[in-house]
Amino acid sequence: MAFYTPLCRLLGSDYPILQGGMAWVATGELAAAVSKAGGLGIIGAGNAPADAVKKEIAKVKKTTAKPFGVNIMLLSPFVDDVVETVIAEKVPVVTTGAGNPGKYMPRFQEAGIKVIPVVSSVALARRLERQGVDALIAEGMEAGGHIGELTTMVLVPQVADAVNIPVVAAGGLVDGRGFVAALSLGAQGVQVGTRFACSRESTIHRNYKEKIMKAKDRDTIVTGRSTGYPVRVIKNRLTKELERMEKEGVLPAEIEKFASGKLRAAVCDGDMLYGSIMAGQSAAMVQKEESSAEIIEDILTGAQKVMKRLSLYKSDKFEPGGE
Ligand code: TUI
Repeated sequence: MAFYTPLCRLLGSDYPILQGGMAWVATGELAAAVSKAGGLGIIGAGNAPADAVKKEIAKVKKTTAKPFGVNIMLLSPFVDDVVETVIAEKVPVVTTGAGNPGKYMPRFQEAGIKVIPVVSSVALARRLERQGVDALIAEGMEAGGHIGELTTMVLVPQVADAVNIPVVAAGGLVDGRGFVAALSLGAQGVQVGTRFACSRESTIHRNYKEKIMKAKDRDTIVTGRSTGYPVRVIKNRLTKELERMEKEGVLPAEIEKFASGKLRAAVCDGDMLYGSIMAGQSAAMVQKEESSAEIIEDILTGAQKVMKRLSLYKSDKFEPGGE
């Protein structure tokens, strides 16, 4: 199979393409569609209680026997219960975000669950490899939602050099060009968020999808730096208000309180004025709604075209640029 890397063997997937475990966005429906198409679908647990996560897991199991994952957001008040639920449900793969999953490693390992944390620094990558994680997702600040400081371009090769486990690249990756670039940087696969958020099987509000499809190159912004939790979102009235609060030195706790519940408002109610429209910089490269299978197919055929074009670099047929 094309682009079958050791990461595919680890995941049990056909292709080294993971779907980002986006809070509120990555439901059982989306994860099932991606896994069915040969990628690794991932349910985003976000701040949801364990019983809600269990329902999403049931949706995936009902739709496909292929492997899938659950993303555990480590700042969630329900994190301990969600950990126990994914273990009880024998979820094959866990990804983690927004923290260090170290204290849960013995539980996951006992259960035979593959653990793939998201990292935004080399130091955490090294620490987690020592703690026995199976692979790492190196996520650059092009990504949507909560992000680190480094770009995908500089983070991925440094993490790949620092560890001896498979690395997945994330942040700014949407198509075959990004896929090949990620492999060039030392990754064995990619995680794609924003493009899958816009897929047919994504259950987010129509307004949200349209906002992504209309986004241009400079339409995302990073808010929340003063709170210690920077978040990339599409600009709107909410981000104007947050910028004003941060400039005026409003206390982080008050800013967090103001921002809470806003992602749900965007995803479920379609509130594009005061909702938090989390999306990566790659939103500008997502122009249409497609099925998850079409997205995977397009990334793989696009990647093959790039490889072919690059293979001509020594000949007089080589034309740089374009997909
Ligand atoms: O987690 C994400 N993206 C997210 S989480 C989220 S919910 C949320 N909303 C507002 C504030 C905070 C969370 C929305 N989007 N991506 C993975 C990711 N993890 N990006 C960066 C990190 C990260 C950051 C620091 C991982 C580990 C980390 O380590 C801290 C430590 O303990 O060393």
